[in-house]
Amino acid sequence: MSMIKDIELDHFMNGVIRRNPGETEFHQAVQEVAVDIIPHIRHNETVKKMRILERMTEPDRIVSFRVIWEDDKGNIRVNRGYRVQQNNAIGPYKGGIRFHPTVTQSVLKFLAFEQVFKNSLTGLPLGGGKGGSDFNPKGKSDREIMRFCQAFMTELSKYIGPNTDVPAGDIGVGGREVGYMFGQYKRLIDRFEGVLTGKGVEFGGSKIRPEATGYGVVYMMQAMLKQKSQEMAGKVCAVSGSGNVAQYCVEKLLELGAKVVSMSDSGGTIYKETGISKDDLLWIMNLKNVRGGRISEAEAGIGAEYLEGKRPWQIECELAFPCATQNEIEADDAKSLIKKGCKAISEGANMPSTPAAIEIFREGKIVHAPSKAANAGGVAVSGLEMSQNSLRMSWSREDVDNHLRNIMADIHDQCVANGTNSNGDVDYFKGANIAGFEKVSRAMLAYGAI
Ligand code: NDP
Ligand code: 2IT
Repeated sequence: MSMIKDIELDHFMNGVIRRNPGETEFHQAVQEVAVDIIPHIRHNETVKKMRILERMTEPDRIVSFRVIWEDDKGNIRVNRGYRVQQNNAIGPYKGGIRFHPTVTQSVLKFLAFEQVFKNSLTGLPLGGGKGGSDFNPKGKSDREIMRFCQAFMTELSKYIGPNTDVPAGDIGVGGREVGYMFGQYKRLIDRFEGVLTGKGVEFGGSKIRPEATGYGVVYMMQAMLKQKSQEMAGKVCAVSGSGNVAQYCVEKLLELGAKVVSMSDSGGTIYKETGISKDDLLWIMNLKNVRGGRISEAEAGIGAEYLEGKRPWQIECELAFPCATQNEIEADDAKSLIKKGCKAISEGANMPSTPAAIEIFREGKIVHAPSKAANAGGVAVSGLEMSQNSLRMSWSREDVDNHLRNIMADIHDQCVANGTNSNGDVDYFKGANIAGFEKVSRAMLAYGAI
């Protein structure tokens, strides 16, 4: 990213902002890509004439629908559901479903846009999409979750299919919700087909899919450290979040001998100076996945310090792994991380760093993998789940993990190949943007003006 004024970039972004009023998260995600792509295509008249970047920022379609369900007290509840089908130039739309009260069209458009680049980087034939609802799963009974998932899928089923659009999980959507949605789809369509990924292994799910995003985030960090002739063992790591991605990120870090000193949820952060142990992690997994508890309970449960309302970015660490949500690292957090000794960041959450934070990391020469590269392991194993479903086969843990390792190593190498600056430093943001863009752009050019 250059601080020099770029008239073409300003003109492009003004158009995006005008066409998508008020959608600030979407503007942010597009801006982060455009800063690298506009200079990259400056002298490519074909790409410019064919309006490839403009077309990529316009979703193929967005469906939005009413979701009506009945709570345990017999009240009728109303939510809004969406699916953003962003781009299917290189494969069926693919991307998760998020259930969280902060879900808006803007949030899903930013996620769908990012997904196109991420899925391209995996090297698999996957287009990009995202869906979800403003439904809040917190405090809901299992039956209420089931009824909501069934109602949501009743409408969504009209727009998806194994060769059309293949949803998966995201915040608030894990194995249980995918099970309920898959069951409802199968009942409605009367076909057993791989329309969702993240399924249970009994009905077509892939081994390692639950672990894949978190493991991949760590494999990316490993590759970046290797580039600097360093290794993971002994490194002090700050992790945020305590959901699916954070849990398996911590599991892999512990396996590699790193010291993890924090996890968090939307209420606050737990800090354990001596390091979270494997038993502590199992305790947290049970708290979050079985009991539905708050991370504050870990103060008593595993003897950690609880920092109410705080994020983990004030803690001393060498490596940081944001694994909660968008914009969870702001400018002050970025400054604090650098002051406390952080040298590298691998993003598990989607777009966790604000533009100001990214700039501070860049100036501080922090090695920083963007989410579209670092968390691509999840969707990559989703792609492998689709392959296994098509083959009517199921691969071993070892096979899937080997594929995942190779895919993450390849994504790292694509970033290096496309993002190495003249001074030898790797700009992983630029590398991921350009490599992700190129494949989709070439496919779109091949199709002509459609
Ligand atoms: P989960 O629902 O399993 O966990 C989400 C975690 O993030 C929880 O600890 C939650 O805390 C916290 N969190 C959510 N929203 C907020 C918020 N607004 N402020 C503070 N904390 C928040 O989701 P995942 O682990 O699946 O997803 C985490 C991130 O990883 C998301 O950005 C997602 O898009 C991304 N991701 C997920 C993939 C996957 O395969 N699941 C793949 C690639 C990226 P609380 O319990 O208090 O809500
Ligand atoms: O953001 C993401 O990449 C995901 N939530 C996973 C998408 C998928 O289809 O597995």
